[in-house]
Amino acid sequence: MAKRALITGLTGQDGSYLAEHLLGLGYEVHGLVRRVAMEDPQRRFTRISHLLDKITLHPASLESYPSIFNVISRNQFDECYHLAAQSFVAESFSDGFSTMNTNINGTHYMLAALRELQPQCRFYFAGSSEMFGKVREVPQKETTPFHPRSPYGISKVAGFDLTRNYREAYDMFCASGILFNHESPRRGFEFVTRKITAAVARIKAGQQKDLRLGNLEARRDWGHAKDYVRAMHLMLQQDTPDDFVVASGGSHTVRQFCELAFGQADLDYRDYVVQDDRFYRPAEVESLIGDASKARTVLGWTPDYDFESLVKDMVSNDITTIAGSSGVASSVQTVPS
Ligand code: G4F
Repeated sequence: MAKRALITGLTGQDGSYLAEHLLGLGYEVHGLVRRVAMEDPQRRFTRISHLLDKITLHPASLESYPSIFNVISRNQFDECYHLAAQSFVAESFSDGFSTMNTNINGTHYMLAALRELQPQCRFYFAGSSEMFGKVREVPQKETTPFHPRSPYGISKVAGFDLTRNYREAYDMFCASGILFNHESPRRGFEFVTRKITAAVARIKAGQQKDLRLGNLEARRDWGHAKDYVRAMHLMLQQDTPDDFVVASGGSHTVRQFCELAFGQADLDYRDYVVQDDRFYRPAEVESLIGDASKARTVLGWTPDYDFESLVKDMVSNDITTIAGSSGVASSVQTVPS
């Protein structure tokens, strides 16, 4: 019989790639989606429009325990991938309360409902390299202590601790992936990589004059989301639940990302990138680099993309899709309030 998986955050970058991956493996895929998304499918389901006839969507909110309980009480699941969250770090400084409520309570509600109704269902929690924050060792691995630097990072540490506590206290199969930055042509426009590649496409098409960014010296370990969702699935196929770092092992600055992305379009980033104080954060995570040896050895996980092929994929996609559009709405450079 086909395994049945429930994904929260199905409409996002990772959720859409994970759904494709699981469908390819013969899974029956279900997703929790907010009712507002169902009311506005053209805008909210852009990443999953090609999957809509193959998946089952359930309206529920991470802010409502009854709505989650309701879905889980009516359907049996073998695996649950909890990806939904307020995931934009800058926004978490603007509204720490909402970030904490959604990310911490949402994870707690999912775990509590599963414990009550389906304790045998395997649970994946989307942890983050933001949990390492002000890093205590280089590179970061599963044993590196956490020192989060934002409400978002704090909420992810809480979710990670909740997941481990359900594993230890209730003997449930609960695993966390500590995923470093992962990007793709489906990345949201507020994140720095997509902001850059979309700007490259619009500048090339004459629709935008410059690109305003914050800290160009921040270093990140960037990989491709398509590779990272495979690791999520592998974590739930193990004999025992555990936590895994998923990372490329490479580290580049935002400036280097700009250089490569603009270079892909035969442009020099120095002619277009303007540093703007509004995009700096009150507390920055200066540098991240992950050690994914455990995932490689235990899960047998290996990424297909490296930094260069990731940037190439994003730039070529944006040049094809954005340059052909009017570019009016997408050229607005939003600043966290
Ligand atoms: O692209 P970012 O906003 O991603 P960040 O903060 O590293 O977090 C992302 O990755 C985490 C790890 O997987 C996730 F947990 C999290 O949910 C999210 O997906 O920023 C990357 C870096 C930062 O240092 C930021 O200060 O880019 C710097 N940056 C410089 N200028 C900018 C900008 N970031 C954004 N978003 N916009 C700028 O204009």
